[in-house]
Amino acid sequence: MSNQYVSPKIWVNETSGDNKWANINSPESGARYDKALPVGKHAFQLYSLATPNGQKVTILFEELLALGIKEAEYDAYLINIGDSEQFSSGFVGVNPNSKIPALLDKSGDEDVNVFESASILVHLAEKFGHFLPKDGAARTQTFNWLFWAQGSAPFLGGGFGHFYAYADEKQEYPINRFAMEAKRQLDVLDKQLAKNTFVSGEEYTIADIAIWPWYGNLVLGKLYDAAEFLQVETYTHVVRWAKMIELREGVQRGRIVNRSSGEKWEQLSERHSAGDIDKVLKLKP
Ligand SMILES: N[C@@H](CCC(=O)N[C@@H](CS)C(=O)NCC(=O)O)C(=O)O
Repeated sequence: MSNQYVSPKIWVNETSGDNKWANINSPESGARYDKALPVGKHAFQLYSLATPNGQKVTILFEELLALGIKEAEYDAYLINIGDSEQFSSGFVGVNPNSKIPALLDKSGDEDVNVFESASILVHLAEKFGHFLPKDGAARTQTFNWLFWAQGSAPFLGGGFGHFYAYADEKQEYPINRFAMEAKRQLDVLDKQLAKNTFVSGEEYTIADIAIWPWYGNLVLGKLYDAAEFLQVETYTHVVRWAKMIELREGVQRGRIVNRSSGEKWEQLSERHSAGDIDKVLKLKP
């Protein structure tokens, strides 16, 4: 094999590159500078960005609000990860892992910081009693698929997406490896959705909310510009499900929150009221 990497005895941080994310990487965790986070008037303060991991949480908030649950009102602040805002002392105080999404729940006697998107989904679903079956097999199935999403999506995002769409140069070995895995995961989902209306059964749950922003966006051609490469239209059951979920009001509203790219009608950097979303969606042609 040409250009083979020979690893030194001890790894040192000499990575550099032009790709989008090279400048934010470091082997050290923790705050890099002092800055408090803004705090709005609602009980829930979300610090996020509309990547698939961020969309999961804003979709759940908007689904809860669509049910008429006023207590689920939230302020959503944009964390620009390309500008290292996830390394402020304030953000690290809410999520020591410096990754969006991060939530501060101020609804109780004591503030609770919640991080990891799945933990946030479970926290809110349990608090409001929706989108997570209370017991039995349906609850276990929801957790099966929620944890499946958390374990699988890093191969799609950090693996396939990184090497196919973000890396400085296209390399055959990692793209082959992760395209294979992304397609295998789509096939798993496709078989599950051939037998069920929603991912974990006949009920719309936080498993759908966790999986749609990744695999739904992927098969709808909205992730990594990889629809043709991965032949996403062959996963017909995933496509059927993705289109059905996309039509939901909560999804239409949640997917644009903390989004700072794309069309004008899908960009809302901060959300403090329902009206903020209404104003942007009105621009849709
Ligand atoms: N397992 C985490 C993953 C979160 C994550 O990877 N967030 C990315 C954006 S999608 C991030 O904040 N990256 C910033 C960084 O790595 O510094 C979750 O589900 O919440």
